[in-house]
Amino acid sequence: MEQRGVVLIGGGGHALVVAEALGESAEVVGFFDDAPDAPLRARFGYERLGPLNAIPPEIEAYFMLAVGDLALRRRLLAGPLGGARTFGITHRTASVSASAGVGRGVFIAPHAVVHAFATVGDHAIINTGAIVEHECVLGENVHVAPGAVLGGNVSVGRDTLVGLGSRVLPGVRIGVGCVIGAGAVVIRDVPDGATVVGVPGRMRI
Ligand code: JB2
Repeated sequence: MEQRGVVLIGGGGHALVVAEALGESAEVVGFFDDAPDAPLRARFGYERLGPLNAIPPEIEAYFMLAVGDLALRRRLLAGPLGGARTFGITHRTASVSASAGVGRGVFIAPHAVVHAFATVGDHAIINTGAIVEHECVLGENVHVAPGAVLGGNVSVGRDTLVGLGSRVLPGVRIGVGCVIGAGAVVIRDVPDGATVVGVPGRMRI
């Protein structure tokens, strides 16, 4: 397999998971993070290239977003990473349908499933063991957290977090910039910017 150098953006917990999933498919050439003692350095020994505000405006290397905070990811994409080349990862234990469409810079974690004719927007995170059923449509920079399940034909707007272990019933439409709390069961559509918690899911004002 061709080896490529990748710069990770972030050096915290999510970066550990991304770095491990990269495995042998790419070489990590270093990372940017504000913390000099970020876990990625301590645990993997990768070189910290500088704080996040030192990312060069026209970074030449392939980058992979490796922070979890969706607002921070969005700011970085709107700023220094705007025109840069990005690297995506599908872990070897993930199952991605041949008919699914997966955008640029997407991270598909171990044991995640992306089923038939689903589409996943650029820079989304399909985290450990998450299930994205048939024909779901996920926008850019969506995070489907570990163990979350989206039934068939669910749509999720950009910059939305679908929290740990939550469930979304088939056909439900979730807006832009929403937060679905851990363990929630979402049974009806969710407007832009809403937070939904509980079983059945209720909007929190
Ligand atoms: O504005 C900021 C910021 N600026 C720099 N907000 C946040 N949240 N983080 C910022 N950072 C840098 O990102 C920090 O210096 C820190 O090193 C890194 C975030 O690391 P942390 O381990 O706190 O979180 P993470 O983003 O790597 O992982 C989160 O998201 C994952 C998806 C955690 O909640 C994980 O548990 C989760 N799996």
